[in-house]
Amino acid sequence: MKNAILVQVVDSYGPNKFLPLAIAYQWLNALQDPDIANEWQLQDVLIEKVNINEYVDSIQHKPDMMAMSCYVWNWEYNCILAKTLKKKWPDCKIIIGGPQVDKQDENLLHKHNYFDVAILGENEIGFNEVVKNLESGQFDHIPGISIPGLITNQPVRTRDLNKLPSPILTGFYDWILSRYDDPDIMWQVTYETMRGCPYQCGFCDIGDKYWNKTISFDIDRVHEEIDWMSDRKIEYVSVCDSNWGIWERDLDITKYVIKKKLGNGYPRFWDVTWAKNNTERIKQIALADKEAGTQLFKGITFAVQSMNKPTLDATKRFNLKENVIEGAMDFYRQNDIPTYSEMIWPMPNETVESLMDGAQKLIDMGQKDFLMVHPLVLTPNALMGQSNYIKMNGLQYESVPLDTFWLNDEDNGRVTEYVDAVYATNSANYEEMISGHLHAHWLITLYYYGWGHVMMDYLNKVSDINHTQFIEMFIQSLLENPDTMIYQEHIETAQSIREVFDDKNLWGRNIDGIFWEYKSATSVKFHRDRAKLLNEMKEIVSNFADVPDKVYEINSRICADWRETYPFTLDIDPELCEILFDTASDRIEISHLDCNNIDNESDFIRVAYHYQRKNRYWRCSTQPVGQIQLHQPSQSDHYQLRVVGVG
Ligand code: B12
Ligand code: SF4
Repeated sequence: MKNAILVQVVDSYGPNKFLPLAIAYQWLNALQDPDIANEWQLQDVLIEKVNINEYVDSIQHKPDMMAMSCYVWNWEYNCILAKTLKKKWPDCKIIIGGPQVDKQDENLLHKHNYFDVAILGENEIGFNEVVKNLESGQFDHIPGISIPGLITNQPVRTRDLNKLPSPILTGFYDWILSRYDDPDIMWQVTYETMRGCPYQCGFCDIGDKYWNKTISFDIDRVHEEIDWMSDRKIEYVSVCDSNWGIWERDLDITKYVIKKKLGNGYPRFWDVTWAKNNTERIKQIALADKEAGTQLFKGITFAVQSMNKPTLDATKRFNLKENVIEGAMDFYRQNDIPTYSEMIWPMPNETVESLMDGAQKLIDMGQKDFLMVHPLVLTPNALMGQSNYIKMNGLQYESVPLDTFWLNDEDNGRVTEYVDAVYATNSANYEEMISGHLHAHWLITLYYYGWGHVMMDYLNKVSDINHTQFIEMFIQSLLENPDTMIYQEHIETAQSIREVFDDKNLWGRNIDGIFWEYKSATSVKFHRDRAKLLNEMKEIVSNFADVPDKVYEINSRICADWRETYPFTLDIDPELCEILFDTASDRIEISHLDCNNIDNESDFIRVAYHYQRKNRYWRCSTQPVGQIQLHQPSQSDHYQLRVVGVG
């Protein structure tokens, strides 16, 4: 028998380990062919980024094939592993596949000559053929293959997904689980109920026409697989479907998952990418989860990416109409279901001003919970990764470390992965790119991590200073106060982002040995010196706006703090209370259901500024407890329970 090693590795995130979906499909499908099943046996499956030299040294028997699944998060690791393996076992054939394999680059394998053949697209059929022809090395008749100097016809889609054996139902995953004897591992399942996406967003691999047709797995199979996840107590399911809620059956599947979770508590989280068009079904799905109290979802995403029409045109992105988004956000707020929005910066035709206008639109539409602004990266198979697109839109990019946060010191000896990140476009130069990231930094840190949330809403109501104007003036004012911690945060954040592009440093800031995402890092610093922060906020904001002391105080006290004992009450002027909380009361109670359970800073900052940052953990609830004259407080002032996931 010949020996095969399968490789699909990821960075480790604490106790989480990922079951390897793509490579399992390829292998199990190949084994359906008796010629392959009779000739090949599995020597190992590598799912973690272990030390490469030690791993290769530990291989006792000659491997005949190594099949590697390549994503942006493991490409460099795979290259080094392949090179190292080839040194020890030069005859071992190395096959690669996955989204990071460039479908157009005929020279790919010239550049990476330790790989023998690359398989493009999903192409389970191509993998079979390659394995069967491995000895002869004759691959040029197989569609969707890249060998040095040649790319054969484009791969065909896999039409009948049900013919692919399930890694779950065949016992393949059980076998992997059985190899790890550690009860603390939190297994994560990467899972598909369908493939493809009808949209064509330019920044996304799945926007390629190749993926436009959607194809589903049978529902009975899906149910059986969910049964397995529940029985095996899977914590976290990362659903790969591109548009959860696009089909009627997504509601049924959700109800099935809810039923299972109500049964034995698992799976705990069902992490999805929401559909862009069907707001009604998504509401039903979210409500089903809410009513069952299962908290399967992190929240509902409005991943608009940009609110600027010329940018949307250039990226072929379709967004819902603004009034539809507004109505939907209102619905979720009323039902106390958190929402979050995503934007990308710097995109073609976007400027710092249009980015901030877009963010303001989202806030005006009701986005009070969370906003993320991701850096624009180019991947080889997305429209934006193509040279004519890059040229046409003036994109300038640099290969920089992948923005993987939350790595700790132990991970520093690891292989750094790289991605092409855009630092200038037809509408923003390098300095403007930095400025856009800093504007986003302050908007999100102050509004969505809470440090200025109450005062920004207050000013928006009582003056003509809206949230993004506040940020503009805040930045100007902090630059005039160089002796403050706030100024220091600004400078360090700017410096760190520059060093990513200029020196290929890792994204994020190292605090106590962990690389924190920038907003989280600033929040940790602010949390550690709340009294100083309060004084500095007054100093900086008073330069451009009149904010009563009480508003500063409430803003500060409403930001959850593990050292505080909840609940407590504060006196307040009823008029101010009405402005802030829509209720004219002379006393408010501030509370937080979870914080009293935390007894150390390390746990608190992890939850508040990392795992639960998207679910407004920072925010205490407020309740009028004095003379109540008007409306009841909004339910949405209550935060969500703690969840643990990849963040
Ligand atoms: C799940 C997922 C994640 C998870 C990762 C979970 C995990 N570690 O496994 C999370 C949420 C962490 C994630 C994060 C990111 N992701 Co992501 N993610 C996906 C997603 C939704 C599914 C991937 C998947 O497993 N699909 C199911 C498998 C079966 O399909 P597949 O991957 O396409 O594999 C098929 C073929 O490619 C082929 N194949 C794969 N491997 C091999 C190997 C061989 C030998 C062969 C023959 C064939 C083959 O066969 C498979 C079919 O059988 C895809 C989008 C999508 N819908 O596919 C994006 C995607 C993979 N992510 C992408 C990106 C860019 C990111 C981020 C960089 C985003 C960001 N800017 O923050 C981060 C990076 C995270 C990090 N720093 O490590 C890009 C990747 C592009 C690339 N070149 O790798 C994708 C394609 C989405 C996109 N926008 O274009 N992601
Ligand atoms: S970003 Fe989402 S909607 Fe757009 S093409 Fe990719 S998967 Fe489809």
